[in-house]
Amino acid sequence: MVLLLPILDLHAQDALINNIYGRARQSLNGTWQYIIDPYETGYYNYRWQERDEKDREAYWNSDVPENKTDRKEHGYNDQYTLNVPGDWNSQKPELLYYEGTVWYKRSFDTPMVGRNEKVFLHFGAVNYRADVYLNGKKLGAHKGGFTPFNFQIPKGMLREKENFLVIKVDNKRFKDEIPTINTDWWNYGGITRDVHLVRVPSTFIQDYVVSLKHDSNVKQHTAEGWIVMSGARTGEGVVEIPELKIKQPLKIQGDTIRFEVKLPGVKLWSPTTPKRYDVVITVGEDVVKEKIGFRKIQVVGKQVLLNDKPLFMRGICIHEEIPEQVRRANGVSDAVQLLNKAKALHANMVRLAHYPHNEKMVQVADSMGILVWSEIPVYWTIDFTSAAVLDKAKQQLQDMITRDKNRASVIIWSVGNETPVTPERTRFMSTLVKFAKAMDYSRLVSAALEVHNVNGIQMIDDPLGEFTDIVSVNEYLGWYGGLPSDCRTAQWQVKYDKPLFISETGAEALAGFHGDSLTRWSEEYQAWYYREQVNMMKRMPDNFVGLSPWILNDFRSPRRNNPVYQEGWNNKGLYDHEGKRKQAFYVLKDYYDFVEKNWQ
Ligand code: GCB
Repeated sequence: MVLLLPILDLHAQDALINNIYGRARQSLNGTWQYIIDPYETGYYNYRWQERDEKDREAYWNSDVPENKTDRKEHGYNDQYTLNVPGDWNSQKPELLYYEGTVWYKRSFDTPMVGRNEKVFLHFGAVNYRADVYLNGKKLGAHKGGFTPFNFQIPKGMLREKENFLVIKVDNKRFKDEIPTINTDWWNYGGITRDVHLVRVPSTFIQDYVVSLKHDSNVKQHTAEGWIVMSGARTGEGVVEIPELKIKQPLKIQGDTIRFEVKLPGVKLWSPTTPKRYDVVITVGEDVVKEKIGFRKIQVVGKQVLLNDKPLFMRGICIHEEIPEQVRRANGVSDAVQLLNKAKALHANMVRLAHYPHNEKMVQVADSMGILVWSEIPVYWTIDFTSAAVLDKAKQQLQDMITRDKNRASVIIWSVGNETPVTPERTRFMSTLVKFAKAMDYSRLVSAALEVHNVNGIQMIDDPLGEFTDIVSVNEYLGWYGGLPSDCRTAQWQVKYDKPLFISETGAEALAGFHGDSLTRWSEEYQAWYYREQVNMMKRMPDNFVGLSPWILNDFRSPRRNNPVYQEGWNNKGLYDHEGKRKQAFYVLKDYYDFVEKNWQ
């Protein structure tokens, strides 16, 4: 037997194309065939070397025997199919706990085989590693389970008929990845978001931003923006906002165009009036169009100002999961369902925990007028000593910001959650804060920190607070320590003269389980917890700018192994597995009604 050497390096993704849904595209969603491959036989030969590209046993190559003597030990078959987008865990009972490799395959025809155009294969997200093969050739590989990526398809590789597309998806957890090995959520594997072929002209608008200028004011609102072209050197373009009768010519020199546009009579975006405008950008042959809202968010002293007015965030945390069907959420109807549940609570803000949710979630938040905190999964015990891990975190942060920077609803980028206070971690995290601010100065940057008890005082003095725009903290007084009644005497102290946000607080209750309020896991205990917390919130220091309790819905977590009250669920939801409201829901809703009426 000849031992074959690997011939391919890991080709990282090409620069992201912004606004996929506003481009010429063909969906590759739908039914894909799959092979479960825990030993990675399709990838490695029996000496554990990566198979040669042409290796007939490689699972990216044809599974059809050439003649009757031909031996094929793999095959794609209609008996074994998965829906894309979707996690595999919820689709097949044998994949519920699976962590490893699954090969996805589909064939497709396409009219997109252009001569002058460029064609990209775009993924909304694949958890965690994707190796992508088209017609037997490797397009590249990508790591990171919650961010988009795309590969340009080289000329001549795409056919009009019978393209053979194979993705090796691997959701194994590793210490030096992001997130790392331990999290408090389900590690849903698969092609969890949309897959598209995207066609663009040979010179095209790669990326762009249009947002309200920082010093814009009511007398004369002005937007500013930039466009990054792929391929252009000189030429003409135009930015249009038809509703405001704006048509501003652009001169192109080099590949980056900066511009300013006056916005006379513009209505600003806010939760009460989520006004958005069609913005059309044309450069040469390429045109992109999308709805964009204009708003300003800033910290002034101890307050957060939205369009120059103090903001109180009536928030709620959300995982990207539909508990009623025990699956990852994706797409418009899931987003509408989740965000309507938040609205029913009279929330005006959501913390999308603990990773970037799918693009539709943020688009729907934009249209419904819900403010968004968006986070990367730098969660708990990341390897903060590693430069390579820092690069991975930066990549995810960059891809999150690139995708969603035109969404007015997003007001906070978060660089992580509950990371341990060490010098290495503070260096790592503060680098991320600076990186986010350098990419996007028009939003706030934060991270969910922890609180500790110093002589009976709830102290927030994490050195990372020095770097973030608002100090955010997770606290579970009365759940992970003490009783809810401890909230009555709790005193809060923040080392930094900055707005304070409670990014988590919560308690578990098994829906339908009742007892007195001292009985753990009962709805009464959770409701009591919320009553005490709410009373404490009412006497928080004057830099208190809001909260996002943990969490909207009960969610799956392998860490939660109480056989009676959890059974693999984290039951801190205000809505239960079936979408029913628990008692605590009403306590928080009453508080939000109170705040809405009494906040100036
Ligand atoms: C936290 C984490 C969150 C957990 C939650 C809990 O502090 O940020 O991911 O799920 O607590 O329920 O313990």
